[in-house]
Amino acid sequence: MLTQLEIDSYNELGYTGVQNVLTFEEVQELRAVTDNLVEESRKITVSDEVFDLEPEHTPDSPKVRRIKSPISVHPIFDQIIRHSGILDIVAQLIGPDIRTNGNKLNMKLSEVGSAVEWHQDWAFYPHTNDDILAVGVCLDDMTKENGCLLVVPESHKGPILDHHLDGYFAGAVTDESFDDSDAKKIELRAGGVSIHHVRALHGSLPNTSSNQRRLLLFQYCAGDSWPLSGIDWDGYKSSFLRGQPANQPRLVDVPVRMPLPGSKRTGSIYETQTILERSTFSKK
Ligand SMILES: O=C(O)CCC(=O)C(=O)O
Repeated sequence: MLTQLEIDSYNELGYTGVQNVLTFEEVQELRAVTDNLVEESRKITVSDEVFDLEPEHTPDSPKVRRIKSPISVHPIFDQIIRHSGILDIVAQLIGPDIRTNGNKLNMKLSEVGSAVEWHQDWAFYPHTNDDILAVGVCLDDMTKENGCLLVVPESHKGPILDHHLDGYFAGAVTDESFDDSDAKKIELRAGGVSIHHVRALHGSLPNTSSNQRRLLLFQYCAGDSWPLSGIDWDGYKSSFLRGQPANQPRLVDVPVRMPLPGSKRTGSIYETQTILERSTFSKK
């Protein structure tokens, strides 16, 4: 559980990091299952519905960039998205009724792991209110060297920056005036979790180290936060992890830019962001 100070800090800054949420044994099990999945990826040469591959991937030398929906692929991931240690923390930040609107495992392999360009998750999935956050479960120690998550403090209270290029959604900040000089690192040991608000500006640099950085990301929404597009009752109902669905979305005055017209490149955030003409990172 978070202390009141930690809750206040999250509300003020829009992010936090918590050590030792998962046990060593839980992390070991997640790693073993992930290793087996990477072995499976030897059977494919192009990204599919399960794997997003790094450009360097070959069957002899598998290089997975992301497992797209791990909870659909192995029950251990479904257990961890419902982990009471995680959900108890999430409930402190967005309330007792919790549903999920996505999950992914970003691999960030040693030497080749791709950057995730600066973006706000809210630009991808605006809702009726912004009691939404992402929890990143560290399968490895997450450090500056292996491409830890970076967040701009207090950006969750600001505007939604432009994420469009040539009129189409580009999945990354394209606002020329964006400056990342205030960004802060979230560094954690394996078993720790990062938490960032859905409107917080965040991204991560490529992994140039010899240590991989696998981050299992779970998106959690308050039960009364409804997406502004693409929802049906069965999908909404089945997304609940705690509490009961209710047909009364809570409407809050929040800034919104719809991710429309849609991206010219789909598949994953990495694919979408390949449309960019230059990196969104200032030299660090
Ligand atoms: O893996 C990371 O460092 C960032 C993940 C992220 O923001 C995303 O996949 O949307």
